[in-house]
Amino acid sequence: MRVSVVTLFPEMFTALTDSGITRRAVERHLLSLALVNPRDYAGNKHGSVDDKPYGGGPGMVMSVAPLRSALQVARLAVEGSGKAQEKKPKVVYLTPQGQPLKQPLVESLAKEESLVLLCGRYEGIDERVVESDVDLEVSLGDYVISGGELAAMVLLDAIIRLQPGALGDENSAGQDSFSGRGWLDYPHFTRPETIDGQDVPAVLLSGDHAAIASWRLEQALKKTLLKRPDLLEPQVLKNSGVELSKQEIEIVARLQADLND
Ligand code: 9WO
Repeated sequence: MRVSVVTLFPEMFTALTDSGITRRAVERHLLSLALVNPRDYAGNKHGSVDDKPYGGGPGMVMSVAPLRSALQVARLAVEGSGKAQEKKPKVVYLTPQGQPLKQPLVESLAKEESLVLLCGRYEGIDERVVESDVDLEVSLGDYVISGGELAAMVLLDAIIRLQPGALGDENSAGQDSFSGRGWLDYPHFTRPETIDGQDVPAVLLSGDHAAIASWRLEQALKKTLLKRPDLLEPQVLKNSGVELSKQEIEIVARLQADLND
């Protein structure tokens, strides 16, 4: 996959390229990352990329011209060599005004052959760029941070770990919360068996794989019911196309009865 990021702070992306799974994926060319700085395309002599907001008010707004030039370079950078029936890269703007990021949107973006991520700073970007140059606005949640970069890195990390071969174990991406059935994760334990008077649940030492699978499902449903009951609302399940299995229905009914005790 080929990704370009338009950002005034390209050095921030070393957080992705210098460590861990994301570093390995870039080294193995599972993902190419081009960083394009609008500062380099500020046509005026002072190299300014922002200006005062029309209508007044605090702060500054990122200007159209340097952003358009940077976006053009960013699109070219993710163009393949084939050029034939190539899809145009989606331009994604990270903003609190965007569509909330959920695992299904990550999965769909991870399938694109190329993407351009646009990071805003200051009070935001000139709305004409949003109108004419942006295909999709994405939000991580209802809070404001100093710029789109950290949000773009979160989105990129989520995308990278879904690239084939990015995780050592081909299966692990399908095992965690949200990739599978959408329940929260079950609890994990490792050695030693006992520490500070705390024991590993006996079932995990039993070697009974069916019993372990049932226990994990029950723990996942229990945690979901306690911490994120919204994920088990009938309307939410229906919207995400999830149907509870017989075993899940029985476990949820029992847990709900337990909660009422
Ligand atoms: C800052 C500000 C200051 C005074 C008055 C109004 C203001 N609005 C903003 C603002 O929204 N700044 C944004 C900073 C502009 C776009 C990039 N920035 C950003 C992206 N902050 N938070 C995000 C973000 C992105 C994705 N998911 C969650 C948050």
